[in-house]
Amino acid sequence: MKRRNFIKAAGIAGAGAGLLPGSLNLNAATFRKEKKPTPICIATWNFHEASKTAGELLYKGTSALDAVEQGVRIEEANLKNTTVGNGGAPDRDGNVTLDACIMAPSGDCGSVVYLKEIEHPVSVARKVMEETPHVMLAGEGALQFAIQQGFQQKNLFTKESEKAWKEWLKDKEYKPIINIENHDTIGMLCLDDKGDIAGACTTSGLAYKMNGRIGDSPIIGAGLYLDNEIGGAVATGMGEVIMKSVGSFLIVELMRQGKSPQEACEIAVQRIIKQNPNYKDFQAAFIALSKNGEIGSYCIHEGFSYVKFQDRKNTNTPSKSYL
Ligand code: SD4
Repeated sequence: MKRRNFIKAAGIAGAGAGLLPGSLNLNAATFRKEKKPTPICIATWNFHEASKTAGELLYKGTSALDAVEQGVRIEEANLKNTTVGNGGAPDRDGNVTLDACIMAPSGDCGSVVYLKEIEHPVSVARKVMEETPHVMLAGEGALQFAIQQGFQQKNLFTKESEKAWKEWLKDKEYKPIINIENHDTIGMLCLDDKGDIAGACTTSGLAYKMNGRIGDSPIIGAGLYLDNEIGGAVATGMGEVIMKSVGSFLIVELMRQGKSPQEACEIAVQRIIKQNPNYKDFQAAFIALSKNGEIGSYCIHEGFSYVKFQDRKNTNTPSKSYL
């Protein structure tokens, strides 16, 4: 059964129950809605091709949801990016397993975890959102669903990743690298010309993770969250600490209470620092976009940056950091 019919059949449609996201938030949200934004796309790191692709689509009138999907697909297909999609680093047993999610302005979302052999997990996540009564599919079931939906299976383990993995096997030391070659997981938020926000996050997870490990990136609220009346947030870095803080949800809720995206990102990172005395050993970074186009970004270690496409051009901005 398709999701919409399922929701109707279950009699839990948000409008009827008065439960539409953000419907009780009259203060910050109402204020922020007054200013009509121009389209804008922001993404973690300097993924300029991805942000340009999404941004140009927004300027052509494409919806935020279509733009984020098309934008992050660029990195999923980029073989040089060893932390997303095809060419992503494997787990310690040599499995390339992908995690991704997508969230629509309606509050609908879809996610896949531990997905193998499919180059574009974000598009499978979108199908989960639109074609199933569920939010998240994992592993074998997610793969079966993807194949049913017409996605092609392919080997995502490149010669280069295999060589690097074999090198890693010599010492087998699990030590996630901070700011991997200045790129990493892609998280993206788009605001379209109707003022709607959508987001996506996609990754191969931390290199040489345990078989079966899932990070924050496909977890709604952790790696990505948005409320179309307030704004959105996405994360990159050590998934375990981002999950423990439910960081993206926290940022959106702080924005709802009137914090700027910058203040909200800083509070979320400070929460992680407080929860984790070993915070110097890992990176955690957030970017956030409010309904009126304001941006925030904060991380633990310097070296993280975000890219913004606005006024038809990309700008890469180094993030403020705690250390
Ligand atoms: C994860 N947050 O799987 C992702 C990976 C990442 O820097 O962003 N690495 O934990």
